[in-house]
Amino acid sequence: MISRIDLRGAAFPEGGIDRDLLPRAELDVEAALEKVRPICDDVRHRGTAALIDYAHRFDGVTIERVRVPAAALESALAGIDPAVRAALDESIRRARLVHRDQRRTDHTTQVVPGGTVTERWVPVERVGLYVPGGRSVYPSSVVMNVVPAQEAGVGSMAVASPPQAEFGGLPHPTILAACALLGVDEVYAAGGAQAVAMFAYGTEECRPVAMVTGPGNIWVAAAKRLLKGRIGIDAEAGPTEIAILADATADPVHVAADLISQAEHDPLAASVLVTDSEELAAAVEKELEVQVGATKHIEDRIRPALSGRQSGIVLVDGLEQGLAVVDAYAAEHLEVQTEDAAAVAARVRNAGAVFVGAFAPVSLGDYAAGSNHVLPTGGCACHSSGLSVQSFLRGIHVVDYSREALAEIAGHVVTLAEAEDLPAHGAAVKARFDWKVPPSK
Ligand code: HSO
Ligand code: ZN
Repeated sequence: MISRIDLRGAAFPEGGIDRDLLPRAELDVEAALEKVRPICDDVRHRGTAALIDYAHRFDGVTIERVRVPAAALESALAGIDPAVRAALDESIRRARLVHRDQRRTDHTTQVVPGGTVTERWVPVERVGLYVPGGRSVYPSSVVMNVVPAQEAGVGSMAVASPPQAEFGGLPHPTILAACALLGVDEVYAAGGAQAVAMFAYGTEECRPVAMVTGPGNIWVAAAKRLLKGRIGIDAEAGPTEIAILADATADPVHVAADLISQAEHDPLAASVLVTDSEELAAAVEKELEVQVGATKHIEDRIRPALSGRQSGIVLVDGLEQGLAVVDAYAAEHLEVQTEDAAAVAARVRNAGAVFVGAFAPVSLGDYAAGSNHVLPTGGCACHSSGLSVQSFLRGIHVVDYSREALAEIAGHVVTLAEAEDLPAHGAAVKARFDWKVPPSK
């Protein structure tokens, strides 16, 4: 069911191994751009009327307004299964603990006497969160997006999620309940590219936002790419990935269960095992066959995900090569199930999140570790981080210099301005000193 890639004996160049040797799905967001452009333009010009039309066309529902009434949020919260509510409460509590610690304090550097630069951290004023509907109804993703924004101090938040025919044109009730639990009262029944356009341009019902975050399908990713610049975005989320770096000490039952867990998201999800143990590889292959039979989403997602070219078991010569492979792969989630797992995990350079040892499966992080589950996919972990308080903050440099402090550096500023053939830049300094350059001390 899962293919093998044997890198044993292969040369491992110093600059890292070639990513193309490793399994990975490709998502052609570029091709979707032309399809979403007219939709975004339409929402820009016709606002709510366009959203109502798209709800009819894409979601098969007739709605009269896009904003979800407060009463619907209240009744969703009242109707939520108490066990789900308790689990969400604990997930929120843990996420808050971790994200609160990510807050940043302003810092002032005295460059010279009388000359300071302060970095002032200011939250984004208003954020729109997209929450998918359909196959993936994830209240946990509401938690993972809303908590860091709230802890960053974002003042205004709106959520959009597709209208569902079976719920009378409202988003899924568990999504509504999660919003209510988190104190988010501005929710819209809008999905796909049109929801992102609603956030970016604003409509009669929805004030425009400065930033849009949250997972979504290819249309959502394309709309984010299209509107980026006008709005800030988090990453363009691709299909979920799990990589596991394991040696002979790993338990094949755990390894197989964890590979299957993320394959459950999507037929394009990637499950990659990197190991130097032929025995483990064989035992995991066997175990996959056994466990897959007992899963719910076997034919539509798990089997195609595990047998797709994005998944595989990569055989390596040893731990050093294993680390080189996982660094080159830069997985969204990386589990380290080796001897001395913490020490091995500390050497990992590229991963969205690292899960250490036998008792930290990715599912724990998906729901209730306290960590964030919105993480860079598609190899983006080599340059980006997951969602955090920092994602919602901007650092503003505040420059405060006295006359004396400016005088001291004026000569160098004028010199650099002249070197760049921008004499008016230098003049702006000279104007403050009777058009002369004060002698540098
Ligand atoms: N593993 C997904 C998040 C998720 N899992 C939501 C379950 N629900 C991407 O990190
Ligand atoms: Zn998951």
